[in-house]
Order: sequence, then structure tokens, then C-alpha cells
Amino acid sequence: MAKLQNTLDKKIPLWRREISNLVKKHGAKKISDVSIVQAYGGMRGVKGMVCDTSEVPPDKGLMIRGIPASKLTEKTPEDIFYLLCTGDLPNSRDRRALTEDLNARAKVPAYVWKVLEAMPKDSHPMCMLDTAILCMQRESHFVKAYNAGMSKMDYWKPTMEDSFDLLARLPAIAAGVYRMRFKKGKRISPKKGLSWAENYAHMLGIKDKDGQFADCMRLYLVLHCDHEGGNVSAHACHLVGSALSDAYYSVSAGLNGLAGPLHGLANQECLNWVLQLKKKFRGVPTDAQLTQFAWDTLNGGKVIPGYGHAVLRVTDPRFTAFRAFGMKNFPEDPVMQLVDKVYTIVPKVLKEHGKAKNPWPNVDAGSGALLYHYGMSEFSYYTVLFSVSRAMGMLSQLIINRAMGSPIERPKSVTTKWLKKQVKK
Ligand code: CMX
Repeated sequence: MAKLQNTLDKKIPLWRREISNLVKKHGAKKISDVSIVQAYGGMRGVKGMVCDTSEVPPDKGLMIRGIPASKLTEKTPEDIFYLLCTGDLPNSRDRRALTEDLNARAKVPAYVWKVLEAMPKDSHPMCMLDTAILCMQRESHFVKAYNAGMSKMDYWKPTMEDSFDLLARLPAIAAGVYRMRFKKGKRISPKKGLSWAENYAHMLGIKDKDGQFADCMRLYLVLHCDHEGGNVSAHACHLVGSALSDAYYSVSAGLNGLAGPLHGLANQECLNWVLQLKKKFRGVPTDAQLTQFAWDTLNGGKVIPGYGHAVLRVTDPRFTAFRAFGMKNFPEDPVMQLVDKVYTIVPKVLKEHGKAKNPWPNVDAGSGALLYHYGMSEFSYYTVLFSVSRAMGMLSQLIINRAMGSPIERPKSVTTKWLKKQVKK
């Protein structure tokens, strides 16, 4: 953490000055107007918040600190977290130091396991993950420093300390949830010398003769890390954090949003949809059968999971990266073939249907097929993997927002009566 903190120590005063000058000189300049349809429509397209860790241009997809996701597919999560926080990729020494620091903090307190063991056996894995995070809130360095009267200027430092503790423990907690919830046997201890992603793969206990599953996990954790500031999980984390709730409360809030089927849970729904298709047609269906299946879903008033996006208007580059990984490593896998076939048919159906503004696949359309291939067939666990990765984005945003002194968030709501009056004016 020391190197990351030193780097941020140098950058934060510059960022603060830059923002302060921008606001002083141009604070009154308009960047967005809000229409009635946007007020009722989930604020889609309203530019009303700032996020510097990543952006999602509709025609390009995820860019992390200006670098397209497609150019980061060989990186490790440690690289990505460093990049998200500072705007730079680490050198190999800094990366190693980050891994060592995370490993040194990785021990999960015993009480967390007791709490998880006491939960109903059919609890959703996301609920277990969130509960584990929330019950560690008592350890927050931010709360202790705040209560001791720390200066506003220093808020980001104990937030970073909390972020490291939380990130370090997440792989063991998430792997523990997997083994406990799906009766996979005893928890597996982390191995010395492994990176954050490698240890997570190791502790899950999935058979991995040639390290391919660990590589898949590395890619998975890299690609799900962040998606600018307005998506449900990032925004929920930011909103809760803006009240100066600590990292445990804030990340837990974000993950509760990620657990919704229109957001992170779509990856569980998505593979389910693909497998239903496979079951119904006993293998890979014909184009006509697949088209009909897609129409049946739409006519049943349901969405086709893994397709569409609130911001993107092209195929998600993260889907492209997962598809490339699957096609390279197991092109014969029937589920992978099916995912590929769905990609050739569903966009046409959605275009004809005419509702979805984006008929193209999002990140969730292909990721599940990879996990399924390696024997992780428990769909309800998939959002937990997403969460471990997304915690990097939420925490880096939280650290930066604390450093920039982001105020408590409080948009103005209006009543329908008020809107009607405006229309009459
Ligand atoms: N299948 C069927 N209909 C869809 C659709 C899909 N995949 N995507 C959008 N639509 C529909 C919407 O439900 C909406 O219908 P109504 O007007 O009846 O409400 C209409 O098309 C317009 O929606 P939109 O503006 O294109 O999309 P939104 O910004 O409202 O919603 C999203 C975005 C992702 C929630 C939506 O595309 C969806 O439900 N997709 C399927 C679920 C999914 O894959 N979610 C994961 C997204 C990635 C993530 O956040 O993790």
C-alpha cells in the first residue's frame, strides 16, 4: 500500500487543484439538461456526476483511465487496481509489492465464518458475501480515525486502509462462500506466493491441471472491475459513501445493487437461458429454433439476459474478450458454441422487436459459459465472482471521492404535480 499511497499523495493535491480551478472558472457552464422522460426514465443520459476511474463511450465500451478494456486483457487485477486508483499501470516491483501487501492482510477473522455458518443453508451466495462484508464493518480504520477527529483532507488515507483490508479478504471470503454454500468440503487455505486472482482460483478448489482456470479467473476479475460511475452498483456505493459511511457499508450497498437481475445477476440468468435452450433442443438448435425461442422469451414479457445496455450501443468489448478466450481454449464446447450462435441470432431478433436501444451482447452474455466449462455449474454463485472484481472499481472510486472531498449526494426530486405545472407554463 505504501507505494500506492505515496503515488496518490503526490497526485491528489494536483487533482484537487485542477478540479478547484475548473469549478472556479467554469462552474456555471451547463453540461446537461433534464427532460421529463429522463426524470421518469431512470435519469438515463443525465450528466450529473463525475467518475475518473473509467468511462464507457457508447460506441467503444469500457475504457479504464483512458485505456480500452481490450488492451488490458493480459493484465492482472493488481495492475488494474493500481491503474484505477492512480491513472498509471504499475511496474513489476510495484505490482509485486501490492500482491504482497494484499496477501499479508488476507486472513479472514474467525467470527466471519461463524456468522456465515449461522445463516440459512439456502441463502443466496450474494447475501452471504454481503453479510460477511457488513459484519467486518467493526474493523473500519476510517470510523476510528473519524471518531478521533481526523482532518477532512486525510479521509482518503484510512479509506484506502479499509479498501486494502477488504480487497485482501474478498477472495478467501468468496471462495469460502462457494465451498460452504455448495457443500464442496472444507475451506482451502491461501497459498504463499500466489497473486490475488491465482489465490482466489486456488481457494475455490476447481480442478485446474494446466492453470487455464486461474487464467480465466484473472481475465474475469480484470474485465468486471469498473464501468464508470452511474451504474447501479457504482452509484449505490458512491451515494452511501457520500454520507461518509465507511468502505464496508458502501461496498455492501453497491453489491446489493449488483445482486439485481437487471444488473450483475444477469450473468446467472444468462447462462440459465442458454442452458434452457440447449435442453429444449437437445443440443445446438437451428437458426429457426433459436429465433423462435428468443421471440417466445420476448412475447412472454421477459428480457433476453445478457443483451442490451443502458449506455453501450455496440457489442461489449468485454464480451468479445470472453468469447475470444473460450474460442481459443475450448472451441468445441457445446455451451460456448451455443453462446456464439446466440450472438448471431439475438441481435437480429432484438432489432426486429424494436424496443431495446442496444441489441448487442453485454458482459454477461458470455462469461458464464467460461465458468461452466471449468465445472462451476452453480449459476447463483456467478455474481459473487463479479462482485470480487467490481469491489476494485467501487473502492478506487471511494478513495478518490474521499480525496476530492466529494460532498453528500442529494439530487432534487420533484412531484408529478410540479411537473404538470411546468408543462402548463
Ligand atoms: N431483452 C428484451 N427487452 C429489452 C432488452 C433485452 N435484452 N434490453 C432492453 N429491453 C427493453 C427494455 O426492457 C425496455 O422495455 P420497456 O420500454 O417495455 O420498459 C426497452 O427495451 C428500452 O430499454 P433500453 O433503453 O434499451 O434499456 P435500459 O437502459 O432501460 O435497460 C438493461 C438496460 C441492461 C437493464 C436492459 O437492456 C436489460 O434488461 N437487459 C437484459 C438484462 C441484462 O443483460 N442486464 C445486464 C446488464 C449489464 C450489467 O449491468 O451487468
